[in-house]
Amino acid sequence: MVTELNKNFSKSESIVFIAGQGGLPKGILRHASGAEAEFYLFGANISSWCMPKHGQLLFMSPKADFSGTKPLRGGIPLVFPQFGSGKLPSHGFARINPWSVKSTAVSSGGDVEVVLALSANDALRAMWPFEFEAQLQIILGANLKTVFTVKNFGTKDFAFNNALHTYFTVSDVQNVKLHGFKGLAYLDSLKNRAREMESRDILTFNCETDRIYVDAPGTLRIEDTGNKRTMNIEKNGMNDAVVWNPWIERCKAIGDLESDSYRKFVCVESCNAAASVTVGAGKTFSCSQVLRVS
Ligand code: TA6
Repeated sequence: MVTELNKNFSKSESIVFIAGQGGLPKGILRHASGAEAEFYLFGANISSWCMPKHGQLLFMSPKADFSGTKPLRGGIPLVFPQFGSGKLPSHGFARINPWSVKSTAVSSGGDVEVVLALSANDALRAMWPFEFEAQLQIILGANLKTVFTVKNFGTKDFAFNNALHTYFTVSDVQNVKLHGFKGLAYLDSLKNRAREMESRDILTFNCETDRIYVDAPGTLRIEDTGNKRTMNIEKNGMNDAVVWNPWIERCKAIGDLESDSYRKFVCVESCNAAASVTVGAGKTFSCSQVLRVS
């Protein structure tokens, strides 16, 4: 499979495919600036993003399961068509299915791009009876841009949730300050999605936190005072943002996390989770996220 992928889609040193952990096919993107990103076709998971001055920016659990049967614990799991629990597998089927490579390119400006796709098939139709194609475009340049689109090829409208469930690596969760959330309503997933209001200028972590912030601003910021790093999340076409850290007890209960993993990541997830998106027959939905580190 890797041989075929390289034959059809590699681009000299900029884009290559290898057998990753568990033998799962993995793509490697290399930008002239020295930036690198990796993605697994399984779940279209961006599992690594490294920048020359900052090193690794995404958290991947050392205990992540690469058997190809469970979602990878870390990177940027792709949540679609369902957020959380419900009729479908938790967070939907997109992150637990193999995606195909649709195209690869190096732009005239030097950005390195790959488009991955997941289309309806009999197994997915049995769970979710719609004719769709989801695409994830990954663009590596001075920052990391992802564009998520859903095409409705059927004759029926359909509705879905989506999220980029990004695990950001941090120096220590105690050093993290989140900006942009003041005055927002949020649904507290620890209180049966009770609706509350956020009064804090800056969010910090001192307990399990699992919230869907509704109608969050287009730019959110993660400040990590421990490594003097700022991560800007610029989202478009995704109304909400989930903030999640499992903290001590929940972390211990999650089998593919180490007991101290809660200290090493925060999830800030651009998403449409509080409400679903409806795509009419023959129509296309598109949303994007740009991650910019300084
Ligand atoms: O996005 C936050 C959340 O919904 C949390 O409730 C927690 O369950 C997290 O996702 C991880 O979910 P997972 O199914 O990957 O264990």
